[in-house]
Amino acid sequence: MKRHLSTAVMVILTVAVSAGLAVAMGASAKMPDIRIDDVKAYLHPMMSNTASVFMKITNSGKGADNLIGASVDMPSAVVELHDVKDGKMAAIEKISIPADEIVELKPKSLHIMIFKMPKGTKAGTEFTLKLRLERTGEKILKVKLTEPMPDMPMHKH
Ligand SMILES: [Cu+2]
Repeated sequence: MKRHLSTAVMVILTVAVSAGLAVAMGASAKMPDIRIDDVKAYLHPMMSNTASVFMKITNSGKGADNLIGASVDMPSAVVELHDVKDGKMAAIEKISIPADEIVELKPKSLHIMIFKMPKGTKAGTEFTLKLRLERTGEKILKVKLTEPMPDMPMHKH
């Protein structure tokens, strides 16, 4: 009787552990795994209190994600996601980050734009950039503004 009971307990435990593993594996198999590198923020060469932010977004997970917004800890600042179409910047709703891919935010391509930064903002100014990802949630980055890129393309907004 005692032996039977412990066998039954073992069976229940095994089933529970397997079920737990299956759930965990199933979930992680489809989740994004986002890492942010090489964040650079350049002051705009023409527009005052404006900056362009570039970075490398690596998704080493098996699930896709979307960058759906960004904000900064500067009063009055407006942050937009941008793409470049036919040589002109345009605000976009989201930047898709497919599974197992690296998405680069770079000049003449996808980037984040910050407008209306407080007066007196200059090279060396530090701020916090908060990225909002649909599935991953928030990514908080410390960013330091640098002088405009020498070869920054001049776009009309
Ligand atoms: Cu832009």
